[in-house]
Amino acid sequence: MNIDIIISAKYIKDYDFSNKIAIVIDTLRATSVIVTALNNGANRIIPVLEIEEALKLKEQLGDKVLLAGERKGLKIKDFDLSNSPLEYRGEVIKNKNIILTTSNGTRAIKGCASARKVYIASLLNGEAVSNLLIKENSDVVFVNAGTYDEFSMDDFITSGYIISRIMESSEAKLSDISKTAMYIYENNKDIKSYIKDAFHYKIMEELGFYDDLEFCIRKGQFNIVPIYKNGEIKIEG
Ligand code: 3SL
Ligand code: MG
Repeated sequence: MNIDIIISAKYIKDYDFSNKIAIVIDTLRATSVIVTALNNGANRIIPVLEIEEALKLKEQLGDKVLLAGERKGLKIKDFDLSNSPLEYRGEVIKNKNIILTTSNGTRAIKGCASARKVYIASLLNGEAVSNLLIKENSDVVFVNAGTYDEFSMDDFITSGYIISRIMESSEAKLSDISKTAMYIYENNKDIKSYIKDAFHYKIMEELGFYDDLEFCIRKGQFNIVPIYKNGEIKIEG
């Protein structure tokens, strides 16, 4: 197994995904939302790039559909849910189809469509993701969504956490960037201390989203791995 990392969505278009598994990470907050929603009983999540596209799709799909996402971190006008994982409680989203559009995360997911498989990861399901990757023993690229095309510390340390777990019981070959992510995680296991000065963490704080931050940095909470296939995200298996 070879393991590599793409450090922001900006570099996806130039990457050769052939025969690789892509693991998309947007710890703050899109992939944390997706993992939470599916864990709490959502039927499927359909990522889309634009607000207009989301509104049109809702008209086509009709019942049991919720519109969700953010722009500049805030809920979109006329949408049902924002991009806060705390809103995705069972009583709100159980058996619902969720159309999701976010600034970076959904773009990163859709950009990886040519990969052999596309899994969705966050700190919340990092353990489950590492277990599955060890089992599959295939070449892997961690796709860090980043923030508006820039590198994001939160996505990078999440990659490092999952890689560190993989290396506990596998002999995977790491690229230099993957080794760097692993070293950073292993020297900063308290995620909050490491990401508290990150650009996006500060933005979340300025918006008052303290509870979201506390939630998204929890490791190994949910034992599921979402997969993006045929335009939608469901639980794998
Ligand atoms: O960029 C994204 O996809 C979002 O997760 C950003 S935010 O955390 O909702 O601001
Ligand atoms: Mg992010």
